[in-house]
Amino acid sequence: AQKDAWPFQVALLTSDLLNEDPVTHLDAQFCGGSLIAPEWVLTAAHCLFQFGELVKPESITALVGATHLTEGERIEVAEIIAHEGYDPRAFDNDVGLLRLAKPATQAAIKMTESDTEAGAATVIGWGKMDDGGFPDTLMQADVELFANDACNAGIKDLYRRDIMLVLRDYGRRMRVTEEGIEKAANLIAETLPDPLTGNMICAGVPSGARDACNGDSGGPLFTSGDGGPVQVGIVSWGEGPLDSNIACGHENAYGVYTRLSQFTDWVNQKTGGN
Ligand code: 4AZ
Repeated sequence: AQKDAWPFQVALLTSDLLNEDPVTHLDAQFCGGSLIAPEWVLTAAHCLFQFGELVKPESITALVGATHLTEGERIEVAEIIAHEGYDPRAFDNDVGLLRLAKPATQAAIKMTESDTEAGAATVIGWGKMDDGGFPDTLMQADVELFANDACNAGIKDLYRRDIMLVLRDYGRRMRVTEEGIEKAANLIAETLPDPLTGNMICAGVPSGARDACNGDSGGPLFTSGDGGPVQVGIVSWGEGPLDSNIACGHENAYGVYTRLSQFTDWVNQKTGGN
């Protein structure tokens, strides 16, 4: 991303100094977030839990006004709120809020007022790159929104291919033909439920060349119109094949985001309309 292009972007840092590189002070970034009001940061609920428990406000510091992670201002967190319906198994209702101990001066991002299912969007963050490393400077990926049907189909196809990998292993010993394996995998895959709920929205590119990844979670997915950026999603989850250890950037397996239009009432309620 260009320096200072997205002033609403927040880095969530662990306050636990044991996790921080003593020289660069950079290793503490674990999630993203967005300023939606001077005192409120929107993020993913899954960024706020550790060992199944909501973390304490003292354990997170918000870094505002940074493009490079050595810049910006660190603000303490006064309150942590996760969605009551957050389901860590299905990643449903993956939304949360941080109330800052003092207001940030950076411009906030607008939350969407309607539902969107197509068009151009942008995701930003300090998450994992394709070489497996983590950047010190904010990265930006220009992506496209996809309907849930297309996204469900892509992720289910990935599961179908995973099932084939497993069956092929048995098939060798049981002398099952490749055709038989494929038939069995298709039958099993057809019984799988849709991985996406209506509280999710997908974005990416068909080739997988641009995507969010680990560490980008909680950060914003936004469209850009005449009135400036409008947030439509929160980086939430993604899938990769069984034989890959990376759940990002795979062909036809788009990144999955929290569908913000489903949560504007919840956010307004929790922030008192702020
Ligand atoms: C993660 O683990 C994660 N491809 C975030 C986003 C995506 C995948 C994984 C999207 O935080």
